[in-house]
Amino acid sequence: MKPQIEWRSEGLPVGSLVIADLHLDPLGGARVDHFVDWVAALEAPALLILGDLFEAWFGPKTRRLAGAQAIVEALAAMVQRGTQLHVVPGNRDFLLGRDFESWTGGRVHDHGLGVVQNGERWLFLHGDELCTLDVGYQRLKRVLRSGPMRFLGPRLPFTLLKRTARKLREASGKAVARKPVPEKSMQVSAVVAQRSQHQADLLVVGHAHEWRDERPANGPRWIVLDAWEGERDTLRVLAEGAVEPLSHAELTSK
Ligand SMILES: [Mn+2]
Repeated sequence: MKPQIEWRSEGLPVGSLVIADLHLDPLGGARVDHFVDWVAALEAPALLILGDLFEAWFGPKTRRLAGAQAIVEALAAMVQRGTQLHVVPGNRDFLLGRDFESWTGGRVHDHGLGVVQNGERWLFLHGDELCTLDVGYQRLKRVLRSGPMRFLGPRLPFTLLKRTARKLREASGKAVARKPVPEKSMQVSAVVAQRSQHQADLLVVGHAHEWRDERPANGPRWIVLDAWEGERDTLRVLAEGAVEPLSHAELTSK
């Protein structure tokens, strides 16, 4: 079964921003505070988050953790101020769903978002689907995202959820710095396939945590964002279908 990508005929407004891979701790901390402050100061018509906003998301009860709560509230206030929010879940927060939409007023696009921008087809994915050589991971992903897991995840007792979140915090302090080994990296053939499958002219992803901007033969233009706090962790939509990379810190430091 091929994942359904939602295509919108309405393009993104000029000034829209794209970020990915923040890996924020649902328990909170200095990085969460920084993000909340950034969101509060943000002036943009739309914010797209291409997955792994959270280091882990266990379903609706995760919101009861202090960091998750602060992030949800900051995004909800941002939407109230008039900024559209679009989230493509990542492998770390694939359980983000309808509850998150209703809390924030944003939209969650389970398998990716496509927009028609100045006559071009722009496709936004998290990017783990491009790691096609990592067969073990792709299999695990199908299991994790299956019906039973979607059923069980939200039913995890809160105490167990909190304990798991604490364990993860200890284990994955360096998640953002971690780089995948070659056989787990994104495959150019999978990028090219986005052109034949979805007629994508531009493909924007996160997941690899390292900036690239390439155009493989017969493929779409392919942009990978730096992880949050990287030099090019933000992509801004300009007029006439152009985009520019920048650092998120440039946007709110005046
Ligand atoms: Mn990821």
